[in-house]
This record gives sequence, C-alpha cells and structure tokens, in this order.
Amino acid sequence: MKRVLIANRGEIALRIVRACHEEGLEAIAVYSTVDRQSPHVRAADRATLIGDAAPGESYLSIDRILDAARRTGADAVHPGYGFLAERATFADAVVAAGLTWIGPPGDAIRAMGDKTEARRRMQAAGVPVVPGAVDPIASAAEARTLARELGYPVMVKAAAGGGGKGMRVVADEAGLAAALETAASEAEKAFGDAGVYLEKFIAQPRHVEIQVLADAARTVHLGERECSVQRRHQKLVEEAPSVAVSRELRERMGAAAVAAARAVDYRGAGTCEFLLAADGSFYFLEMNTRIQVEHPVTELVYGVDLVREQLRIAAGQPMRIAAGSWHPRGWAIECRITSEDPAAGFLPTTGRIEYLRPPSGPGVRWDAGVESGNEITLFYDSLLAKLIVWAPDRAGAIERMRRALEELVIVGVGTNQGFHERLMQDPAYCRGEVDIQFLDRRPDLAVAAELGGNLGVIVAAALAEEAARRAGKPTVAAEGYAASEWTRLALRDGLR
Ligand code: MV4
Repeated sequence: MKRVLIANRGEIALRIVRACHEEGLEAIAVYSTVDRQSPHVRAADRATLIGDAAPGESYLSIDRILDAARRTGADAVHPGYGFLAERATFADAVVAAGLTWIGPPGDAIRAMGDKTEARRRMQAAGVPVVPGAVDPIASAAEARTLARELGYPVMVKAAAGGGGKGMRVVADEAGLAAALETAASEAEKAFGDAGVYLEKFIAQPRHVEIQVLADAARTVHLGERECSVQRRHQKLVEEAPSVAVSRELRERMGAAAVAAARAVDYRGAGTCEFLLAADGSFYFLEMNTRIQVEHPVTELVYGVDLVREQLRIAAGQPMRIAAGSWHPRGWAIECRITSEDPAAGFLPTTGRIEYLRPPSGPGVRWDAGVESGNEITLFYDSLLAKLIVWAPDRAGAIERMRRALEELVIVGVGTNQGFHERLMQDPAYCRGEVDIQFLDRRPDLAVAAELGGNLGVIVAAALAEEAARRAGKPTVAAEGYAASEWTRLALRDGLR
C-alpha cells in the first residue's frame, strides 16, 4: 500500500492526509468544483477533480471515485465518514477493482447496517439489547400482549428505520393502537416499509459509545465517549471518558462492544453505540462501521492515532496497541464548530470566511476543514472544524475549552460558537448532568440572552470603535475610559 485515495472532503480528508504522511504513504485528494481551494487539496501529494458540487456528482459517486483511483494510480481507498463510508457496495467495488479498502469488510458493514439483523446477531452474541421484539409486529393484539409483558412505557420503532425517524413513545395501553398506526404510516412514507416493532422505552438515557479496534489477531476496545449533548440526532459536544462510567462499567461495556465486533468478524476501527440508563444498565443500539467525527477525544485520553491504526490494519500490519488493559488518562472534550445559527434553530449559514483565527496553546487541538478565504456553501454538512482540548481532569478540560473558545475568531459566516461558550458556563453541564434530552430541556442555550436584540447596537459600536482606531481618532478603549461591559462585549463580539 503506497498511495491512498481519500474519498472525502473537509476536516476528515485533511486528517487522513496527515495520517498517510506520518505512515509514509502518498495521499491523493479528490475534490468537487467548489472545493478547489480547500485545505485538504493543497495538503495532499496529488489532487484530482471528480465532478460538480452536488454530492451525487462527486463524493457520492462510486464510478467517479474509482475512475479517480485508476487515473492517479492509487492502490487504496479511505472513505472517511459520511458519504460512502458505510455503503457496503462501495467497499465491494473498491476490493473488486483490486484496491485496498481501508475499512471493515463489506459483509460486516451489511450485517450492522440492517438494524434487525444486527439486533439478532447481538442477541446471539450475548450483547445486551433493549428488551423488545425483533420481528415486526403482526397485529394490534400481538402488540398489546408484548407491551403488557414489557411494561409501559414502550417505544414503537420502524423496522427499516434508524436515526430516530418513525419512533413513538407509548405511555399506556390506551395510546398503543394509534401509535402503531402513525408509526406504520410514517415508516411507509419514509422507508417504503411499514414494518414496526416494540421495545421497552429507556427514559432519559445517556448516549455512550465504545471505540473498537480490530486487526487480524486481536479485537480491543478503547473506552467510551459521552455523546449525549446532541440536537435532533446531531452531536454537538463529545467527551472522553464519561462521568457516568466507572472502571467496572467500562470493562463490561467494553467487553460487550468487543463481542459485538467479533460477531461480525470486524476489522479496523468501529464504534458500538449504547443507551446507558441511570441505573447503570446499558443496551446496544447500533454499530458504526467507520471512523467517527468524534474520534479525537479517544485519541487524546488513550494516546493513540486511530486513523494511522486504520491504515496499518488495512495494510495487514498489527495494531500498535500493546496488549494489556488500558485506562483513559485525563479528560478530553470536543466542540463541533458548525456553520449554523443557534438563534435561528441551528439553520445552516453561508458566507466567505473573511478572517479565521484558530485557538492554540497547551492541550488545544484544531481539526479544521476550512481556512480564511474559503466559501461556505449549502452543498455539504455544516461542520467547519472540531475544537478539541485535553486536560488532567474534567474541570480543567472545561476551563481550557472556555479559554480556547475565547481565542477562536471566525468572521464572515455565522457559527455556533456562542452556543458552545454558553454550554461551557452552564452549571448542569459542568456537573456532568447530561442525557439525550438535555438540549431539548435547554432551548435557552441556543440564544445569546445577554446580547439578545442589542446585537445590532453592539456590532455598530464595535465597528465604529474599530473605524475610529484605524483613522487614528480617539476611541473609547484608547481614551482609557473604563470600557463599559457593553463596549467590552461589543468589541469582542463585534470583532468576531
Ligand atoms: C431508544 C430510546 C429510548 N428507548 N430506544 C434514537 C435513534 C436511534 N439510534 C435509537 N434512538 C433511541 N432509541 C428505546 N428503547 C431513545 C432513543 C433516542 C436517542 C438515542 C441515542 C441518542 C440520541 C437519541 C435521541 C432521541 C431518542
């Protein structure tokens, strides 16, 4: 394996270029017409245009990517995450083209991609799954009987579903029939398959996932990531380890994740997602057969480079993880910096990055897919960069994240930076009291209360201040006035 084609864009593409170079491999970038100026293109050894901005004309096109591999002489393909990363037919096509696939076997992707098949295999492997039925419900009477056995509340889910679509919580038997009907019709519309099944509803769980790494000889786990701070199934903040996971629970969840991976002959990096209930019971949700956005928090507390491990394993080498039990050291937190406006319901924003000053300093990592001058469009996911910090303990990591967010300046496109700043000041978050409904309970975190509607005034004051300074005229700050809180905020936020 000498030349890796990276079938992706943005921060993960740059991340893989760097891992290739550290492994002594050549990196080939692909780009669409709007990504010509992206950092991953310049960082690669070679880059080739694969098509127009629309993903279907570029990053989602198996033919275009395989053509690019042929014309650049690549001998391996890394899919990153998203796009084709979990498309089993892409894995098969790469292997059929005689190239090395840097990911799990197509059959493992297929097995874990079918939620019902995955659940069946997990039960056979002794991995705890949520109590419930595997096969779709055949009648309302059957549903009533099963729901009584499980005990209310129960959850109705679409058999062909995933990502939270077509789910209904049913508090008592009176609501069951209606829930089955609506869930079935939603499932028919969304997935073309009206099959629904029942599970015991797990109230206010945490979303905790276990990192797994498997080479030809060993399957190991690298602890957990806490991913409960999410909105509409979009993660915003992740951390490792989790305040809710003791060393003993980590070993039990880790063993379950390793058993899950072994059950599908897994290879490479993968993640098992669990629901973790307040009483410490945990249930397998699904396995992600790819490197994940939030992999850096695991890397920082376990001292590993997961992407380099992916490359080594795909090349048939053993993983670098020494045998023996592993424990996390310190604490890591990741904030996803996105081109979204929290005050507008996290709607995507566009614009040109006029000025970007990343944070740095001890324990600060900035994994970015953009730089000053880049145009942000609506063609792709809104992730601009990941801000990750490491510190000896959680309080230190939160403090460091506050400092790093204070240093971060992005001018030209709206971002969710203010949301992260408010979260890192939130008492409940700082106490680690989060679960999957945390953000649903805290819409206040989305809007900048102290600035509120005065933002226009503040920006005007800041820009006037800046204009005066540039013109050499006396300014509030320079005159030594005790800059009021408003001016201070203005200068900081206005400049931002
Ligand atoms: C659940 C659940 C509670 N009880 N199943 C959401 C998407 C899919 N991965 C499964 N999901 C859930 N299944 C039972 N029996 C709560 C969720 C859930 C959720 C899970 C993980 C992360 C975020 C979530 C947000 C809403 C609901």
